[in-house]
Amino acid sequence: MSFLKNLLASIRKEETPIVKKFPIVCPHCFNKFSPDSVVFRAAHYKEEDEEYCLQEDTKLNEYLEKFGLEGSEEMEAIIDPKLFPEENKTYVDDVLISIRDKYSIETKKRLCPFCHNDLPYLAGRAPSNIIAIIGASQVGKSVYMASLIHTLETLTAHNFEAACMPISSDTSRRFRTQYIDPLFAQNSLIESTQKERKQEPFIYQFKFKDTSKAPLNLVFFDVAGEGMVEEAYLDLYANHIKNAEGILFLVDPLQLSTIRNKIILSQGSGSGDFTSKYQESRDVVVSLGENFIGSHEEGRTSIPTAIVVTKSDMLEKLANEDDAYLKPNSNVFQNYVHKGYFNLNEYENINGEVKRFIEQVDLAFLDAVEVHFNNVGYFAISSLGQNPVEGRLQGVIQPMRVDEPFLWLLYKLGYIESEKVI
Ligand SMILES: Nc1nc2c(ncn2[C@@H]2O[C@H](COP(=O)(O)OP(=O)(O)OP(=O)(O)O)[C@@H](O)[C@H]2O)c(=O)[nH]1
Ligand SMILES: [Mg+2]
Ligand SMILES: [Zn+2]
Repeated sequence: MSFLKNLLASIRKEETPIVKKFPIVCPHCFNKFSPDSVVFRAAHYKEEDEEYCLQEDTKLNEYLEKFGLEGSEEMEAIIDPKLFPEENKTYVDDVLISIRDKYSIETKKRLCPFCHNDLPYLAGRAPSNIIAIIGASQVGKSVYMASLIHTLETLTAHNFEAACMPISSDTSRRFRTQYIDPLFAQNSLIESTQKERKQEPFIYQFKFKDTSKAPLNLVFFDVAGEGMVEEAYLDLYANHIKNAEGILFLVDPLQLSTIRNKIILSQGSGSGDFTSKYQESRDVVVSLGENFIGSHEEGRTSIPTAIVVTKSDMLEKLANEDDAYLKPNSNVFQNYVHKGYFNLNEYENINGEVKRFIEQVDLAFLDAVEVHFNNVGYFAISSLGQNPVEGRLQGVIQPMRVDEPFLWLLYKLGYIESEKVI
């Protein structure tokens, strides 16, 4: 019987062809297009040839101008594959990856046809998943992104029989200098993300050892919290949220007026930094509602959204003092490592506890979330496992449950399995 079952399963596996070609979402302008529509940048120029001389790239300059960035210098010509015969083209996994131009010189530099920015080399060969990290100012977005990517690379990927790697040496360098070095090497923090500066995406590849599973391109975006309630900022710098596959919505317990003073009192004097900036998380939901979600059906979005309470290390003392919010033995304070599959029992516990917690401390926010998001999970994490004092870390970073909200998104998007013990 089981022999027959296995045979049938293997036949079925052979019948369904493995998809190798995926629509591309440009990580710069967020247009979505087929991998057949890319254009290329010539690998050389010919001064005497009008077509192949160095020239102004109007599309790229328009894109740069939009962000107040300086236009680029004259560049090599754009090559449109539609004007070339098939024998000039090279495909890998059904995806066009290079072309020989009229001088028979090959270029592999694929560009977005809309904005003429470079595309990641795996674009079109793996599903592209934009993960938006949003939340009010100083809730811990930048620190969380650093802690999360670091955990994915060093721990989570291994636990799911995969590897997580930056897509290019440029991404790797930027991530190290902007995020990892300050936090992990210099024990200091990350500066508040600037509203006026365009944030470049951090693209990582999550590749399973099992070759029948398609790899994922993860595009992480960190934005300035200050801009989250400004229409002009959202329009220009946070357009990726519209195209996000998953949202990590961060909420800071220190910014909840109902418990802020209690936490400060419970910590005693000289116990570290407290964000002075104060922005209601609910205002962020309202502004997202106005700018993005409003256009979705019934004014709600089905994009899986993890509501993540940050800085859970700060809640520990509060729990000891007053059982009303969180019990000292709460799951929030126990690390849990999902391995091989997403453990739904663990998830249901944390989801229930955190939701009840938010219900008690910020009911208006919870209501705003529930009327805008259809697909929500509640989590609590600590990126650092400690409270910095005067902008400095007091010891080694000990992240708590940082990858759980992200794994929940992967589970919701169908990339990892789940299990439940009844
Ligand atoms: N106790 C504690 N504090 C944290 C943790 N993560 C971040 N913080 C504190 O929160 C501050 C703000 O963190 P950021 O990650 O820079 O906040 P942000 O949301 O990126 O802020 P903007 O860029 O201004 O929007 C840090 O300087 C830390 O003091 C944590 O896990 N525990
Ligand atoms: Mg930031
Ligand atoms: Zn583009």
